Amino acid sequence: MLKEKANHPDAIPAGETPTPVEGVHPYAGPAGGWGALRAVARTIRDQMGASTDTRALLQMNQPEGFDCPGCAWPDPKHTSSFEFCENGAKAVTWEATVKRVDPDFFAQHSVSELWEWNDHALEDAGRLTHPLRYDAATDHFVPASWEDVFSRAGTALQALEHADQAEFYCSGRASNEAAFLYQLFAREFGTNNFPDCSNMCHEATSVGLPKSIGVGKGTVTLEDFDHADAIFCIGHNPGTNHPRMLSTLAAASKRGVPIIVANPMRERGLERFKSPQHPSEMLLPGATQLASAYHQVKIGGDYAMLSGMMKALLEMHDASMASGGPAVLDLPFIADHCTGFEKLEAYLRAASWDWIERQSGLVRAAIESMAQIYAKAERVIICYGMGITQHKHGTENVQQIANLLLLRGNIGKRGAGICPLRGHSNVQGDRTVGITELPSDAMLDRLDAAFAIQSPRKHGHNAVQALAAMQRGEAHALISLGGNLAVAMPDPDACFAAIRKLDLSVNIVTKLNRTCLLTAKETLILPCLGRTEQDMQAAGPQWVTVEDSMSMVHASRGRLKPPAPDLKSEPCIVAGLAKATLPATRSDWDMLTGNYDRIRDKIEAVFPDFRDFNQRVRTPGGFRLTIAASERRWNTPDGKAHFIVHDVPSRDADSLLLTTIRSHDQYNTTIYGFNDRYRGISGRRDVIFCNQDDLAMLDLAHGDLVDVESEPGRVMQAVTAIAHPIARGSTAAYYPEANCLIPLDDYDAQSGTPAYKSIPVTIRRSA
Ligand SMILES: Nc1nc2c(c(=O)[nH]1)N[C@H]1C(S)=C(S)[C@@H](COP(=O)(O)OP(=O)(O)OC[C@H]3O[C@@H](n4cnc5c(=O)[nH]c(N)nc54)[C@H](O)[C@@H]3O)O[C@H]1N2
Ligand SMILES: Nc1nc2c(c(=O)[nH]1)N[C@H]1C(S)=C(S)[C@@H](COP(=O)(O)OP(=O)(O)OC[C@H]3O[C@@H](n4cnc5c(=O)[nH]c(N)nc54)[C@H](O)[C@@H]3O)O[C@H]1N2
Ligand SMILES: [Mo]
Repeated sequence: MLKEKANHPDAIPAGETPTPVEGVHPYAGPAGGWGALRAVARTIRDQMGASTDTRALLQMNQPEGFDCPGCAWPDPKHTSSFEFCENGAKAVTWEATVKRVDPDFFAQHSVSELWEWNDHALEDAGRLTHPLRYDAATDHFVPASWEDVFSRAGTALQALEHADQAEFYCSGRASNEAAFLYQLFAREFGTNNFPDCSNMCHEATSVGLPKSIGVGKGTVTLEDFDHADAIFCIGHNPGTNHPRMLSTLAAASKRGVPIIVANPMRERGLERFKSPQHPSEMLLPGATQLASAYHQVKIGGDYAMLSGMMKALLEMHDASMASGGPAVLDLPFIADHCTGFEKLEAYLRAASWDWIERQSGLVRAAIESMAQIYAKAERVIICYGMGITQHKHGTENVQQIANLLLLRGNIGKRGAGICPLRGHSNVQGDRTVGITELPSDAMLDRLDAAFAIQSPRKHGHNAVQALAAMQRGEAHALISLGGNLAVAMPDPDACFAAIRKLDLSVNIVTKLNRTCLLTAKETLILPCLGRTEQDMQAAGPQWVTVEDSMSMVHASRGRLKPPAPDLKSEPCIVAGLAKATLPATRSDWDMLTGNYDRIRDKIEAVFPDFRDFNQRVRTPGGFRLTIAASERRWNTPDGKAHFIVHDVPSRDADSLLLTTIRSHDQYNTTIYGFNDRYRGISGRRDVIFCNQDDLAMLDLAHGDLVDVESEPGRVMQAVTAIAHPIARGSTAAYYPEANCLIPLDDYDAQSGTPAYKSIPVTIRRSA
């Protein structure tokens, strides 16, 4: 049992290591710096060898270049001379690798053999070069013609009793053009089953924010960061997952803007930064300090922490009003724009500081100091990531952030707003152009009119529902436009078994991954071009469009030579599947894929926000989609912004929760390497980060081998416990290794987002 103790922000010693443990060496440097440059040099050497074509790196995020496939952080006007970061460079070099998995590779290695390879080795094998089908007789993938793979997929899809037996997964790298054609294909086929990576990621944002502010996206632009008076960073790790944000944070810090962090782990990328892009900074000692205050909230303690900040604001407001001072709350904004204030106020007045302290793990004074900084700032931006969304109450967390912002009118004015850090580079765009299991009738009406089809009105499956349908034997086919669904989802055993039962599994991917190896009756691998590569079609070279975290839509032009002559673009693969599946299709797929301008014209026809799409996207930097809430227009049923209150159940104060995190050397399920530089880990991933006092309480020591159990039978065995600066009652392990601890039915009831970040666990010494 763990004894409850609220911890002061600075109560945890940074990186104390009592005994040496292999591969664990606290990292003293800043984020970025020489370490980042060395890592880039290493990955270029490993992936691109002697024939290094670093032109790719120089075209990244250029007006005439391609959008970095790494993350969804926007580029300054998309016209900067050189916008590039270590992890963007890894994403690009891993795509531009000189390694190949060709038919010889598959002749050499059976699927059973490849299954034993780790996730790093599978993707490190290189780029896929040929369409493949699984031959069960020999247990090998064998090359096949495009015609053959399309026709096999089409035959299997046509053989289904009804279209809802197929699941159309979409990962977030797909371009707007590819995703739009994909949803057209599935809807013309007859289903809205669109499990997508958003379901595992920012679904709590997509579901929570429309109810609060009328739009499921962020309200800020990059320029807003230049005008903010305070920035809060809650539950995200920019040094690793959106490193270009560090330049923005560093600029704010240099202006004297307080940056307040709430994160159970001390993340170097939130503490200090040395920009590898500024030679002057690189040559000088020191680095830019980022966080002005760092609060190590307990895992899952954000709801209580945010409640505490709002309670403190109310108390400050009361005190100021009583002494004839100014209002702390933005009363005119609340009166003119919002509903639900009284309910929120009653909830906050009833919440006890004792409950807030115990649930958040932060002392009242720390929370009050956050509230004071919030109240003093005229313009506040709150940024958040998976530390907020991937919880059983992720949607409530998101709405609590909106509540806090609304209290002082911090939405819809310059320098203020809500900033969800999106994941994949085009995950937001994929949603915008129709990848959703919950389409509106209005959108479907416009789609039907644009293509003379009748799309189904019945809502479809999200990711958890799709896997559950496969598990129950109700879904028989899985098409994946990118991604590695089986590894990304909770409960790998259940997911692996579910996919192996299918009649058809189609993987449209650049690289081999574990999901491709889950063989169904018919298993196909359709290798596609990457974002960085030339895409030649009937009308000449084509380019695609993407939407970043801040709703900027812009062009992405691949310039590199494709890794093999036989690859097709994602739009062309989708079109090939559609033609083979829908012999009576009403859409002219060849016309659409011959010139992507025509796909964009159709996107414009279905989504009015894309007016003059082809023209506007040709201006450098592209254009911003309309976000009504940024202009204080609230697209809610009553036209108001809503304070929304929930009674989130209390966490058992004695329990230990596990959160799952990304290392610095991975892109989701793609493991680039085994180092996690900023957390001081090298050459391994089999660790669990623990608070020193928690370890002592469990009679364990730094370096002990432990088993981690979430419920009877769900055990992650023999991992090394590491004493780390992490909040009390909180532990962390790497994703996807820890996914075995999460049952498939442990998710946020409102959004369906798996509770990847609050897994109740017990830890014991390994036998
Ligand atoms: N290089 C690289 N870039 C990426 C990715 C990648 O894997 N590699 N993935 C992309 C994708 S798809 C996504 S969604 C984003 C993910 O970007 P992030 O949201 O930054 O992702 P995580 O690694 O899951 O980190 C979550 C952070 O939340 C903290 N945290 C965990 N639990 C809690 C909690 O209960 N409360 C609070 N306040 N904090 C908590 C963790 O300590 C960690 O710092 O990054 C994108 N960019
Ligand atoms: N425990 C735990 N689980 C998690 C998370 C967590 O924080 N903790 N995070 C969740 C989140 S936020 C997400 S977004 C999901 C990620 O889930 P996914 O999006 O399914 O996974 P990725 O690892 O990003 O997908 C990698 C694969 O995409 C393919 N690929 C790469 N580039 C391209 C391309 O340009 N086109 C195509 N067609 N394919 C390409 C490659 O073959 C590669 O193997 O995982 C989720 N799972
Ligand atoms: Mo994500």
